[in-house]
Amino acid sequence: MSPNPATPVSLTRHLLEEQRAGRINADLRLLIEVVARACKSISIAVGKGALGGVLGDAGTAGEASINIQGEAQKKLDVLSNEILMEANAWGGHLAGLASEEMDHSVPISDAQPRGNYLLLFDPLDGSSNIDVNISVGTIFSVLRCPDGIGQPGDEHYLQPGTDQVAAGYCTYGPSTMLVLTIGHGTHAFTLDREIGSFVLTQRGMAIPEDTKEFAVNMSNQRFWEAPMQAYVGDLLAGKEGPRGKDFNMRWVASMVADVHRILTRGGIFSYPLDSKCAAKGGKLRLMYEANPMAFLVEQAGGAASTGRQRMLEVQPTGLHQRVPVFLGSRTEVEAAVKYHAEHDAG
Ligand code: AHM
Ligand code: MG
Repeated sequence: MSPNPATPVSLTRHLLEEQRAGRINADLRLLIEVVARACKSISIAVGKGALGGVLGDAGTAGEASINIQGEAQKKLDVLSNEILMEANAWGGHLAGLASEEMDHSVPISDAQPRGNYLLLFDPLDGSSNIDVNISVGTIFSVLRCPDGIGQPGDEHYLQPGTDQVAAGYCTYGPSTMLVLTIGHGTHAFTLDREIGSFVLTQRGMAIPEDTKEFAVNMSNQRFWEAPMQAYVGDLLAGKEGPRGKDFNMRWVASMVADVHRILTRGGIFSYPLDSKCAAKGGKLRLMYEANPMAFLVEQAGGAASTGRQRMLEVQPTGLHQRVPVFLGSRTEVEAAVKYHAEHDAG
């Protein structure tokens, strides 16, 4: 008996089919299933909102809990991190984990079965939106543990984005969606809350090559570098300017939500270098945010750059390294890169 083509394809079935097609092994398939299960738990916690007592800042007695990034943690940041850590500690597919919320990576202990993969994640991206009921998300990236390394340290995670074997995000919005790539296209799954399973709802997402929509935090305009000022200036000039068309703007301030919109209908997302974040290298994190999103976007036919280099080719120097980010519709990312190249060439 062959499966009815009209039957919805669950994430489990999709991954099994990928395994049978030789595109993924059983360990990576099960690892992704564990991450997806953790995302379901986070989705439930996010969905409860004030009723679950999960809103507001983490920490006690008026003292905020500060993470390695120097940012105040929300209760849901901490909870989401715990859910992902707990779910992945005993699966046997990982050699170690690293999180945006933790100072250092954590190797899987000797007492547990250990696998060959490294998992990196931003447990709850867009935390500033938690308390105002706007979409937030989880972003993750999977790397191979270098051969012969039993107890990986931070240095073993410093691999360029081209080495990622899987990446994805889960967006907790009006519906909960998991968007995933294992290097063979980018596919979207919607959580069917009644049956508790992710169902394939878009196979092979394709970002339109051209766009008339950009996403950037305009309040930082005066702090940007000259090429970014020039690029956005020309977007704002619209039909009468050198770009010859009017642009629309969107900024959710949850990267997951902004990138999801761009994967769905095109656009360019940018968090450029500005004088406030220049000393840190940028605002967004290479390993937890930029690289997984760049992998998903490239697999959907888009492009991702720092403005001066293809994102996936950046050689990381630190686990929590930050980078400027431009990603989305190919032609528009190339346009932004050209402004930087022309500026740098004087
Ligand atoms: P977070 O991981 O602490 O939530 O920070 C990352 C978020 C991104 O989701 C979003 O694109 C950006 O920070 C918003 O920054 P801003 O508030 O400066 O607009
Ligand atoms: Mg984040």
